[in-house]
Amino acid sequence: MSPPWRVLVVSGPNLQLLGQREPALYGTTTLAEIHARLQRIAAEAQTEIDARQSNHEGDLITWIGEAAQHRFSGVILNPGGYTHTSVALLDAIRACHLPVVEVHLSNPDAREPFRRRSYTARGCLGRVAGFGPYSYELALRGLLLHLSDEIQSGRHEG
Ligand code: CA2
Repeated sequence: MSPPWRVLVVSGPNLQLLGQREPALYGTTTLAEIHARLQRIAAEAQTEIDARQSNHEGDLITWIGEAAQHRFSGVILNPGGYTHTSVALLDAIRACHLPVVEVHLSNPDAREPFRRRSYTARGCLGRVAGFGPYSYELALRGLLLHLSDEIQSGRHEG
């Protein structure tokens, strides 16, 4: 896989509420606005974005599991609460053999102790947390730099 890249952006449970509830915690930017911003960055970088949200663990697992066969080059994932609970999602991340970047709006390490454990991060290339909606943007930029490096060093498959 070489440019133009295809990047799958997946957000998990309750993130459809962004901008409508709990603005003190998660800000006032909606998920649609985050996706629009990613589309603009992607358009400048020969990249196609497919952005999705689901409240169902199985959807996230299926989308990530099928990402390679749908010719995605990488995945940006905010697993929401499943970050801290889902071995099944970790298994899907590991099995997809694509670079996955974990994203959080908040900084889970600065919150309740149970949020300090991320199952999903163990399968990820990297993690961006605490920058609000900019976390998604930084993750996309990091993933694209990583993919370019892979191509230049001849490590990229396809
Ligand atoms: O900071 C993040 O992005 C989180 O993934 C958000 C999750 C939380 O469980 C993680 O620890 C950190 C919660 C997503 C819930 O999203 C809402 C958005 C607006 C209003 C209510 C919930």
